[in-house]
Amino acid sequence: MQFDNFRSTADYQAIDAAHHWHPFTDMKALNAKGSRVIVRARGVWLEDSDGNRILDGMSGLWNVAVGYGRQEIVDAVARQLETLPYYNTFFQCTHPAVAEFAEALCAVAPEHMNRVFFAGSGSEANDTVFRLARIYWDLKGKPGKKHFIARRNGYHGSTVVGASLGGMGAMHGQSGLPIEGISHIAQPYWFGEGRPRGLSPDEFGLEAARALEAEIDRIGADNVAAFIGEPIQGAGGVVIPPATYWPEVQRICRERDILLVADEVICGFGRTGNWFGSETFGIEPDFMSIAKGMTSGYIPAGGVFLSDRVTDVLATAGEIFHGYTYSGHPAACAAGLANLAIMHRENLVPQVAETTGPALQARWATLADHPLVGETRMTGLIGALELVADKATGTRFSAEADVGSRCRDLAVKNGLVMRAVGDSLVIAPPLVITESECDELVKRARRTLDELAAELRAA
Ligand code: PXG
Repeated sequence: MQFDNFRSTADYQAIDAAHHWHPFTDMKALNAKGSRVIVRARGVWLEDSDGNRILDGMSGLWNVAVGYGRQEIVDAVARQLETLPYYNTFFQCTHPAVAEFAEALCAVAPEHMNRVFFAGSGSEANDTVFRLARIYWDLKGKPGKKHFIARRNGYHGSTVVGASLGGMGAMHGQSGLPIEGISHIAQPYWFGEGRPRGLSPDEFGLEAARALEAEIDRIGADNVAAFIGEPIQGAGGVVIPPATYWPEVQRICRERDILLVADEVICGFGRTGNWFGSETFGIEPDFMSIAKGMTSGYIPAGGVFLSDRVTDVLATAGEIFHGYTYSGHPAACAAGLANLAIMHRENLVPQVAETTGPALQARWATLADHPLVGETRMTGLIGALELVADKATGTRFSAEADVGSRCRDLAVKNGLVMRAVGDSLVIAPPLVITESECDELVKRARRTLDELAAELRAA
């Protein structure tokens, strides 16, 4: 190892167990077996403290779009830290990095979005949307419009508002969430909820969208501020909605005067083959939350794009009492600018649409013939496969069998990071993945499925 202070794997596991409380982790179970220690990375490849090379099929946590080891981002951040490591954007101040990053972001945003508010994470972005949408309706003289409608199994972050907007039952159960004024409707999960009832994807897409109409009517349009959804639900299992879904959602929001919020934290910055998932699905939202790919994770950042319709109204408010110490942090903006420069120069977004996306999609689809696979799906470079107990009937494994987690663990042994969401195995590799790395990814996934099948037969 190259680090001066490098200690053994066992040492890192011991100090980690003694002092580090991990997010989303059963600490007792983790400490009984010890954390995996990731020490460095290049391109799409991670290296652990035992020297294993692992293909990162998840781009870190869906964020390292331009891949690891991009020296120009490192240099841009270093230069910024030398020049101006920090200044705030509160008291009528700005700085070159934040102004230039805002300009560069709005240049790739949809036409009708020309302002960006900066936050430190996706959770903070969604908390911002929640507040600004309510302020918008106050200013419009409709203070009753406070309610947010979101979706079961959506993920919008881990702050109180983020977790409440999210539709994760396990998160709600642990801390008395959601807060008041938020309700959840069905997700457009065809494989899980439409297919078993014999609906075509298009029929099911319309049905899922109309659940929004029913919920607005139940609450009363005069009480509803906004609907929020991820263009493709990420943490909920890469739920790619049927083509009929989003246009119908947009129609319903427009007819009933409900703000439409796209949470682009995962789908933004090229993941679906356009700059934003909203373009892929043909919608023009009023707000878009962003984070992750915005800086490829080199420095934390988040933000919210505001439509002209929204800023025209918010501009009449006087001061809006909302902001974060790290709104527009100079180092994050410098990282983001360098990240966008790479995306433009290397044509990453059109490449996902035209080359690498189709290449991985074609290879990923070959896994559909595997006896354990009930469906494969992928848009751009975000996809999933569904594990099933019986391919002919599509019958799922029992939850207790924990087959998804076992598959994920086998994948890591085979040098591939996939993420398990129940029995859906999901991938979202860095946008810089090459065709030969796509081959390698799918080869490792197939080997993993074969080993899982052998294990299940032996049991
Ligand atoms: N919106 C979406 C769509 C997300 O995916 C957030 C908001 C919150 O972002 P921050 O930066 O506050 O984490 C996310 C985050 C997983 C996983 O296991 C996914 C996320 C975070 C942690 C774990 O897939 N997404």
